Amino acid sequence: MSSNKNKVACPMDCYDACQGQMYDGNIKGSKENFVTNGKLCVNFANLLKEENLQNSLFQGKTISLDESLNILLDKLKSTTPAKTLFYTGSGNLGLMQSSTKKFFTQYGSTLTKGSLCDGGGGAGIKAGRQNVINPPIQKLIDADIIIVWGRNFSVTSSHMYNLVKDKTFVTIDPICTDIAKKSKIHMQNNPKTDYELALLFTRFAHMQDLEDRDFIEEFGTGADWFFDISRNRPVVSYEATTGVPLSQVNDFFDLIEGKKVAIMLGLGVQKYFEGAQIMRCIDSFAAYMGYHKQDAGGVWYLSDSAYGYKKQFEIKGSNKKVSVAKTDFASFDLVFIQGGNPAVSAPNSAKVKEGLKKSFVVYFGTTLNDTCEYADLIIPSSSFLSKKDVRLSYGHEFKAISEVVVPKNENSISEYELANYLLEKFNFDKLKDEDEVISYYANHKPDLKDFDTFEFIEEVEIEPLYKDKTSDNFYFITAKSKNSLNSQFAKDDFVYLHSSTNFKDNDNVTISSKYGSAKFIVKINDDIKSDCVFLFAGNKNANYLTPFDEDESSNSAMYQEVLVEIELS
Ligand SMILES: Nc1nc2c(c(=O)[nH]1)N[C@H]1C(S)=C(S)[C@@H](COP(=O)(O)OP(=O)(O)OC[C@H]3O[C@@H](n4cnc5c(=O)[nH]c(N)nc54)[C@H](O)[C@@H]3O)O[C@H]1N2
Ligand SMILES: Nc1nc2c(c(=O)[nH]1)N[C@H]1C(S)=C(S)[C@@H](COP(=O)(O)OP(=O)(O)OC[C@H]3O[C@@H](n4cnc5c(=O)[nH]c(N)nc54)[C@H](O)[C@@H]3O)O[C@H]1N2
Ligand code: SF4
Ligand SMILES: [Mo]
Repeated sequence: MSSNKNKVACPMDCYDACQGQMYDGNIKGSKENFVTNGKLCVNFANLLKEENLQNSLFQGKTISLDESLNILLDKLKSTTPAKTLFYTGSGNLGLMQSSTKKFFTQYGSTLTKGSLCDGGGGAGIKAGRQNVINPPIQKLIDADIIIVWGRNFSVTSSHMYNLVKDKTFVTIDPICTDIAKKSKIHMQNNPKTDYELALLFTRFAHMQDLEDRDFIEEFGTGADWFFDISRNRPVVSYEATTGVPLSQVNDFFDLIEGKKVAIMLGLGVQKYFEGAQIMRCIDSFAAYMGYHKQDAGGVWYLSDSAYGYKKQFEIKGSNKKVSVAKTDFASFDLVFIQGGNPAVSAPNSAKVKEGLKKSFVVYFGTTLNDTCEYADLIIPSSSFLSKKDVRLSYGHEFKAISEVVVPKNENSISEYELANYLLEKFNFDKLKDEDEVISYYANHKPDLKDFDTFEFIEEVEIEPLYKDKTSDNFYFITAKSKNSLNSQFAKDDFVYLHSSTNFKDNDNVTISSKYGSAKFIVKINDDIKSDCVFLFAGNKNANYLTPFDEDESSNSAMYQEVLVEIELS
């Protein structure tokens, strides 16, 4: 079947990494891919309907691809390399996206470090067990109970969810999500209290003799210290701070005792300054229970999908790196943005836009997005249907392959082609052969070596948000929507509030934080916790309110480290 060249990998930033196949001009989900299982989602359909950029643009005027490449080249030649910034988003997660980084590294651009996504949580898991690797999906299927913790499981990884939808669920989330409604227990905790819950659970586990002594003895270091942290406050005190009744914790332990437990962790727990510590507390609780090394169950997060692969475009460089969470675009003479939409997705839109205005911005992408408004030069990237690629998944172990199923728009250029073009013009070595790279990624089986030691978190220093919470301010929650993929296809710019806030549908409000303010129209929804403000990620104005700053340990964004006020406007 592969000789038909009909494979299409969904390129979007999503746990599921679906495999599609083109038949008679239609793309269907592949039945051979275990997770895709014959279905694609509404966002894939949206992607096929997208109006792709047809031409290059320079200061608003249509120009040819060659002209746009010449302008880029002239700019690169006349700018001090360190005064240029190479900035990539995650609009396409195919492995070929990183080909351009080879050029920009060699050229001497400033690069970014950290993440707008999973960085803090990843750092927390790494600190305990060296690598962020998910167990094989079969262990999820074999689990009895699935704890969905800070993850919108049935929405953000709908295919993985489909494999286990008949299991017993527990959800820990301030929002009454779809999966919370299907759960036996929903702990609607206060935002940024998940480490306290993890410590409380650890205390309960100890009281009920449920810890896995064999695991702790064989793999654990620092378990006693970790347990001590959980002991240094009265059990009842947790109820008020976390918002979770102890009776619910009792029910939870009745449910999980003796069961094979899987924990599906998501971004929600770690969008804070101490996101890494919070995650490490949860992972330490899981280790205390021995969940990591059972024949079924385990802990899933956004894994390091490239773990065990050799980077095919890697080049060593001593490039300067700036934190992606607080990129000062204004400090660069030339900004090259590929596959991202920082004008909407990056923290603090006011700062981002102000910076973009002051620099020469090159946008290399597939669509005319919000960031293009600030771009001097726009170069169309070829559609995913016209590029060879391989997709790894951060949710599970299955890969998806992309072949060229539609001839490319001749006015567009792929990442691989652009990289080679620039490398050649600067007399740098060209990239490895495209087919060789693809075949390496498609055929290599990474050795996912499990950890030998688990280092429990031994000290916790976290400033809770509830300390500064008053009856006049709100927690600020942003999470993914079923009908959009980050800022792609996003049309919902409402703010969602609980009815007890006394606001009404269609009220015009101004929401402000110490970082900025913006106007929104209210929708009342009682799935939202009464002291929370909820917006979908991709809301055009959400990031006017978020901190232009990084977390404590991974140069990553911390979108929820903020309290907000609401006023009728
Ligand atoms: N349909 C769709 N799917 C997607 C995406 C999309 O935009 N749309 N985006 C993709 C990307 S880039 C990513 S990174 C993943 C992310 O997918 P998820 O890991 O599911 O992340 P989020 O949707 O950001 O947030 C998850 C949940 O955390 C909850 N939450 C917020 N704060 C807290 C807290 O303090 N504690 C707890 N316990 N919960 C909290 C939110 O209410 C939300 O339900 O999804 C991917 N999949
Ligand atoms: N407040 C708040 N902000 C958030 C989040 C949140 O939960 N709350 N979530 C964060 C997370 S998890 C993430 S991952 C980021 C995502 O933020 P970004 O990485 O900026 O992703 P998008 O905003 O979806 O923009 C992706 C762009 O990629 C372009 N694109 C698509 N395909 C291709 C291609 O093949 N080639 C090229 N060159 N371009 C392409 C599209 O034009 C699209 O506009 O947002 C973060 N921002
Ligand atoms: S579920 Fe995710 S990977 Fe699958 S088709 Fe939809 S966006 Fe793509
Ligand atoms: Mo993400």
